[in-house]
Amino acid sequence: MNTITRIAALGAFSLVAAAGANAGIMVYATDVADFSPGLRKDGKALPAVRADPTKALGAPDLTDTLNFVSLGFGGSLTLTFDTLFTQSVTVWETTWGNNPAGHPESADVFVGMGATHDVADWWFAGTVHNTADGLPISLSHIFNEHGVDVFRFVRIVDTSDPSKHSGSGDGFDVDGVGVFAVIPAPGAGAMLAGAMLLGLRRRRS
Ligand SMILES: [Ca+2]
Ligand SMILES: [Ca+2]
Repeated sequence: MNTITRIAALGAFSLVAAAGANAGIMVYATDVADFSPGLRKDGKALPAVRADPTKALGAPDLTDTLNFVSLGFGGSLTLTFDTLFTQSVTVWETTWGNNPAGHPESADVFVGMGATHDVADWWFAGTVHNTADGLPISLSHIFNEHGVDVFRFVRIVDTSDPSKHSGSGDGFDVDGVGVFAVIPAPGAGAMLAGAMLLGLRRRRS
């Protein structure tokens, strides 16, 4: 391998390392891997109409209807998608026509990778608040710190403060979750071949 080709090849590899996985279109959760609801503040179980985790699947309804699943205080919801994902996670809550600041709810969001949610490795992505709904959570810090940028699962764990709610308070409400599908990219081998061709052409010119 001559010097120019070697430099071009090194450039291709550093490009792969720096860019990570390529992101495609936004897709929405398709299956519930686990739902472990918490209780209401008054210690009662969630009413069935607010405890259907399938209401978090698909595109968010974004309407003031029972389009969501409540997590219950400390409860968690784990979702999967038709595809592996990268780049960011967006969680939509529901404001239910009220002022969210009057009933602040929050949740920690984790992303996981593994054959099943039971054996997956998990990384903290960020915290969502119903006072700032629908903001994408970048996953780039996980790639920067752990070198992982392709994921299979999203887990949302309620962190709402019960002291700020009445007895019927039931934690964070999830309407929908969106992620960016991983685009099948040319393998490093193909990029290396392209870089070598580039090097040869430069050498001939
Ligand atoms: Ca709630
Ligand atoms: Ca929904």
